[in-house]
Amino acid sequence: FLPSPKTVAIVGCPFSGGQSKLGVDKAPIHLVQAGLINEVEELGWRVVFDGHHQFEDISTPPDGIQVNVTSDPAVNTALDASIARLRSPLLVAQVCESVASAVQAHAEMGHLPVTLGGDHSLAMGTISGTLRAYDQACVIWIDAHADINTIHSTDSGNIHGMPLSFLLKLNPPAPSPDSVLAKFDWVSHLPAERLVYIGLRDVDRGEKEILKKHSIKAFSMHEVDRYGIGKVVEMALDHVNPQRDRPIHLSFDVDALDPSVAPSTGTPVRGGLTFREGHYICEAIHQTGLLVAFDLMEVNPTLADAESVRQTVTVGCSLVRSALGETLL
Ligand code: EXY
Ligand code: MN
Ligand code: MN
Ligand code: MN
Repeated sequence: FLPSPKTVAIVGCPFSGGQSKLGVDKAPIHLVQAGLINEVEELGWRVVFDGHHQFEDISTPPDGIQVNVTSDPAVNTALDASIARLRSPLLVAQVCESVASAVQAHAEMGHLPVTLGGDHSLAMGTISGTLRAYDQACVIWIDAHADINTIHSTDSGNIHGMPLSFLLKLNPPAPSPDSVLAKFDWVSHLPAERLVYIGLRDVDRGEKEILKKHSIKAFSMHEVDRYGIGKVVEMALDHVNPQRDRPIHLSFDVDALDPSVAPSTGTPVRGGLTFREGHYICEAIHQTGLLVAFDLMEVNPTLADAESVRQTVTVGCSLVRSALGETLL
């Protein structure tokens, strides 16, 4: 089931609709302009890159649609109120569905999709694409945040804080086929025991309850401090991949890194992974030989000064290289 021949597919996703700050959609262009494709080729991969995905055709009409929460008198008003608080749900659902198809198609050709976000709502699409091609895949989610708010628990309504609630099917079923929620029915189901987090340090109260309720394994920065990153990665793999036989999807939110390492991101949180800890995770997952898909999310090249942007884009490229086999010696 492993990608062969050794081909990486770069899936550029200039999308920012899962949150409110402009600029995160500029990341894929910056990462490619920084030389990422050439760097990956120099590691011995064949790289296919069919241009950055164009979401303009999707983005204009649905973004402007006002969800009419009172159109169906039979539907539950609490559910309606929750849905009404979501930011651009129709746009996010459509974009992610197209990303799922792109990732799936590459995976089924034996390519290793490297998706460049864009905001982290895109992982609904990338992970669904991976699961369609590899139904036994597990997910290692590297982030300061848990990104598991449900439509009821979210305070912000930003869907980049929610992708895992859709993947784990924690949201209520759509009350009718024309409900906004039905637009997420295509999302693949990831069983909770096949998800593990590393790097958490900004988890909402409702998210903490969700993690407990579903016994979701998480290694926060506390565990990174306590055990060291080497042991944490081993324990994370033991949890989601005890036999070391499951394909691995690695979803890396650059805000998992400390803001001193990756300053140009929309929701920085101090106390994060060091440069080496971030790269170690990627190196160790590469060494399993089980990596089938990689996401690099939440680089925002319009936030902070030019030097911070350069630093963040550079670290993004080097995380990708580490995941694809770059070694120190
Ligand atoms: N938990 C907060 C929310 O739901 O809005 C913050 C989420 C930030 C998500 C970033 C991308 O990882
Ligand atoms: Mn493609
Ligand atoms: Mn995230
Ligand atoms: Mn995050």
